[in-house]
Amino acid sequence: QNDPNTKHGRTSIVHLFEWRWADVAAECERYLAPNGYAGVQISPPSESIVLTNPWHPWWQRYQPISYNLCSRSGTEAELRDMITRCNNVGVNIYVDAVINHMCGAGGGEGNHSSCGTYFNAKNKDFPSVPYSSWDFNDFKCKTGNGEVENYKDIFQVRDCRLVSLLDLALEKDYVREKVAEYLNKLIDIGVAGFRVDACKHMWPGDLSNVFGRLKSLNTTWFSPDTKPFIYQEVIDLGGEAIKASEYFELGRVTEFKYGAKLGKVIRKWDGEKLSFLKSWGEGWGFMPSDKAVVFLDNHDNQRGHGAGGASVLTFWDSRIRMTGWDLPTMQMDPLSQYLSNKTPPVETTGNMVIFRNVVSDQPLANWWDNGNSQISFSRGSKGFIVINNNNWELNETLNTGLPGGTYCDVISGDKIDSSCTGKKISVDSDGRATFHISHTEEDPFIAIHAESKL
Ligand code: QV4
Ligand code: CA
Repeated sequence: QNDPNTKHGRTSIVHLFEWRWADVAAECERYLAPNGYAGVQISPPSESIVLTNPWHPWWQRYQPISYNLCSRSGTEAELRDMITRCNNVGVNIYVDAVINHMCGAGGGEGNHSSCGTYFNAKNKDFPSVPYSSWDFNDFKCKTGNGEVENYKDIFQVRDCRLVSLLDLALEKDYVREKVAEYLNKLIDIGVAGFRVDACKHMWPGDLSNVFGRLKSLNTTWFSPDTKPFIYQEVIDLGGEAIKASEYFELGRVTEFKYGAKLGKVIRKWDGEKLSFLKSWGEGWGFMPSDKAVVFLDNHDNQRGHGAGGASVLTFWDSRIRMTGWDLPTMQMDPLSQYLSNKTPPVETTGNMVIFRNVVSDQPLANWWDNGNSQISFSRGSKGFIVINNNNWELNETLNTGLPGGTYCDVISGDKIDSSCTGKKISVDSDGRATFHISHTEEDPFIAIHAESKL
């Protein structure tokens, strides 16, 4: 279903890719709850294959061996503890659910899995679920090598193997029930919903059946009869046979066009300018707002595995994106190696997460632009932002829509008690204020809001 079940008027979620459960729990308490984050998308908690060539790559987590809840991020006990602690501070957990397939066909035989469970990929034998060769789609797939070869053929995309991953027969009642059992166990533990992986590769009818088997959320933290939030990964940039809209009635869908397009505007490619954002929204060709989950980039984009193209902004573009981690290396399971001996880096985006919560019920107002890439706008009378993406200074007196007073700019600093560690902006009784933003600043924007008033 479409409602993310967030609490306390919170509106943003963060993907803590490959974080260990113990670190996620601490992050919920230490940083996410105090900074108004609504939830966390966690990496797949199901038992996965363990690969050695290359060594323990991040993508092994997308090759399930069983639905046992022990993964590189931790044990089932650690997962339960994390979900409890995050829920207790009002931060929801959304699970990345890999249900289209098991491991790759070339995954071998043995106990090289995250809990040491035996499997045999060649015989399609996963005794810990259990699944056997009857539970896979190979008899339905019509391509020569059994893989998806042509994304214009909807039967291939759904019934053949995505990059050799053994494709589950979700038309079978037995498979549907095993998948639903897995998801229901997580619901009982307290998760708020699921990011469902690779939905393009599953028939909407099969998904509808599986989702129809899901329980209501755990009433320790959610009201009775609350359904899990469902957001489906379907990469639809246009030009393929399968459309995101086929999945709208089942839940929300990931909107990959959003980050791709915004990246172009901010990079000023194809003659794009920030001033064009005045009309930003569904009119730009995006799916309906109440069906979409939007984001700038995801784990695939950051690692060159995903759709969206070169325009998508990642942490590599820190100046223009203003968020993301300083990852040491990209290829080999970077975060878990890094985090295994370090405390997670603190992100600096929390202030804008709070901004979004403060203004969430307010309309776009007070738009100004210089006809180029300097813009400003308010969200009603609760928040105001100015951005300078041109190669010259911004010096303007602008209508903020805010009540008069002195405000703390939450980009250059923080409001701490009644003082401000960054720029102070004084808004006069008519709501006007003067802004200076040099094009050479690290973060060439200013944001003030009702709760940053001094
Ligand atoms: C390769 C070849 C195959 C060959 C096989 C032989 O591509 O043709 O048959 O070797 O062994 C990894 C490797 C991939 C390898 C495969 C099987 O990268 O080269 O096949 O394993 O061994 C992640 C990674 C994938 C990875 C996969 C499983 O991105 O590279 O594959 O995990 O470990 C489409 C889909 C979309 C998908 C996107 C990446 O429509 O749904 O591709 N996105 C999601 C996730 C993504 C994840 C998967 C789906 C699969 O966001 O992270 O793939 O669960 O657009
Ligand atoms: Ca499939």
